[in-house]
Amino acid sequence: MSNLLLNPGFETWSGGTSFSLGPGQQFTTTANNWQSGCGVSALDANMTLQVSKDIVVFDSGLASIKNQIATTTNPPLGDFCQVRQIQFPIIVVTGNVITFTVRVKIDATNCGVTVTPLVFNGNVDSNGTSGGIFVQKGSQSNWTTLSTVVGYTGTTPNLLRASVVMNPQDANGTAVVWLDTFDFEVTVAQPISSTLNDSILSQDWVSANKLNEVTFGD
Ligand SMILES: [Ca+2]
Repeated sequence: MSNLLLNPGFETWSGGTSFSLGPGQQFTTTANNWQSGCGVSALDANMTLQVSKDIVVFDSGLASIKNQIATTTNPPLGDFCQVRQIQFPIIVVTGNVITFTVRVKIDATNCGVTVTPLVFNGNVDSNGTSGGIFVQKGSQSNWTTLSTVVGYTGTTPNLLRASVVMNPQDANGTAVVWLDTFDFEVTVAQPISSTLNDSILSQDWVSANKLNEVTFGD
């Protein structure tokens, strides 16, 4: 397996190194190949997100992505900020297993926060067998590995997406989440022709060939 992500360690920031995302703002490109969003609806009008390249606090290389979430009123359930990468050289098919790990450091002194790595797309994400972490207000963690493993069982090929969702938990607070050293890999868990019907078989072969190129090509 090999890492499918581009700029997985948040080292490259060609478009700037600091971004302010307002309430309800849609996704904005931050670090190269990465997008950040601060909510997707009016429900998220009670928080803002400051995204920046951090060259002091990082896990690998020379930088990380720092996400500072500020809340006003108590965030409703479902409110979240997100970091995501949505362009991949392959699609996922039935039987593929996606392994997604990230390194995270959290300062929840002024606001608790839940951080969860997700795959697939926004509304049907899966956090797989494990992955999330909830840090209570008043506590702080060192760099920690979050990992999720998802076996794709959909009957049609799907686009891949790697995202980390950050849900603040308290009103009038600030939560800081550093992320670094992402790894997103896909393996074929079983003979792919055994669980596919003819209608998607051709797409499957295309995906399998691309996966093989990615997996073994280098
Ligand atoms: Ca890094």
